[in-house]
Amino acid sequence: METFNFDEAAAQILCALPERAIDLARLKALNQTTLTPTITVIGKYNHGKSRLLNELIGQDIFSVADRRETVALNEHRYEQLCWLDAPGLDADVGGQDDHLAQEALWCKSDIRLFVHSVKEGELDAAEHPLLQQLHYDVQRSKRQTLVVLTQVDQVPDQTVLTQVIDSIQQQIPQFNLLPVSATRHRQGTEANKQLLIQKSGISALRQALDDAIALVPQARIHEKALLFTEMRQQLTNLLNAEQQQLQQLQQLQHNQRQSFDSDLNKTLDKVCVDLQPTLADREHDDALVPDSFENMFKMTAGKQERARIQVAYSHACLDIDSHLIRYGVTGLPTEQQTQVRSINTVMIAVMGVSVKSRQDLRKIFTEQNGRDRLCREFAHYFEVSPDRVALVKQISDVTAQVTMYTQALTALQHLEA
Ligand SMILES: Nc1nc2c(ncn2[C@@H]2O[C@H](COP(=O)(O)OP(=O)(O)OP(=O)(O)O)[C@@H](O)[C@H]2O)c(=O)[nH]1
Ligand SMILES: [Mg+2]
Repeated sequence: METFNFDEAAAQILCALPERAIDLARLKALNQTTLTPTITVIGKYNHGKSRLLNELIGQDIFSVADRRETVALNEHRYEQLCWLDAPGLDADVGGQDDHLAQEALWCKSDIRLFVHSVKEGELDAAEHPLLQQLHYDVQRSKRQTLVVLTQVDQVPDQTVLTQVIDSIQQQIPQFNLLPVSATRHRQGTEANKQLLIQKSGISALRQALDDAIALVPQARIHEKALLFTEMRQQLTNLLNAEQQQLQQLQQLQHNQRQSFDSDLNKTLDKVCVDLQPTLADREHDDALVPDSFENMFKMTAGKQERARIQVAYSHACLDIDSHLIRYGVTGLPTEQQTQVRSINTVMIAVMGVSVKSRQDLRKIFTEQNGRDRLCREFAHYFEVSPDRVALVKQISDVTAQVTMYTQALTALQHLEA
């Protein structure tokens, strides 16, 4: 049986969808068999996060201090729940603390307790957008966020407190606010004063939390399905687009070659027609008669005939060369080039420099073997010309993309199974 490794599959998906790193980490968390709902407390430092968790758990588990205290991600498992105390969000943005807070927030938590101290007044420019993001995430992944306003005992004037809470509510009308005081709760439990406990807001928070916890299993099923569906859709779209592009490029490659071959054939047909008068059968080829010493400086029939052949040959070469230029075949590939630039042409490489007789012309242009050789060799130089080479490279790049998306889809299927 094939052994399946989550990380390997995730790495393949990540190659294709680099922006999904967090989602894949979240899927890994969701894939773990222990289904303990995880509650993460987040917010700015010194807003009373750790103390709130202690109060909710009923034990002094997390360390509390009047300064920046929590710097690592602290985890505590208690009564079938996992509590995460994240470092304060504000300091060290982009650094290790922030990374831990982000990981806790996006990869580990089922429920977020967003803590803001009323002592600080309204939400600031960092808290507000994060809450918008969390609200969006509630709708998308069904992971819930409870907004807890801490340290209400620190604003003794009830009118001021109401004003602060009202203006925060206006900033985030989508959320229910849960005002609490950890100190009142502690005093109430220690002195067994029910009124204080009730006024502390912790019981109301606990109730809201229990309601949210009850929804976690369902939310996880939804979230898992959502992540798979989104990634599958995204990969399928990308794959389709690349496949379409590949098909178009291959079609282009095929069409270009067909049109090169067909135009070359037309050119060679025309060359044959043009050569007809020169090649017309005469029993004797004057060109084959060598010049004697005596008529070295005279115009002989042989010389005339050779000149005629050379001119006809040059015309033929010009016709072919203009066909080649039209198709971007302008020079020899680098590895075939010599020092002598004037002979670095495809025409010279294929045709040589001169012809001597009508028989030569016939062999080159009108006999089947000659014609086949021309077609073969010119097509070869067409295939190694810069545009054609670039096209092959483009096709291989797109093919690699297709392979990558296909592998990522297979990996995703493995994860889903
Ligand atoms: N009066 C009052 N003080 C509180 C309350 N909650 C927390 N505090 C105090 O506020 C200070 C900061 O509390 P922590 O719980 O350590 O704050 P934190 O948000 O965890 O801080 P970091 O871990 O540094 O991010 C401590 O001195 C707490 O005792 C509260 O409800 N009322
Ligand atoms: Mg803390």
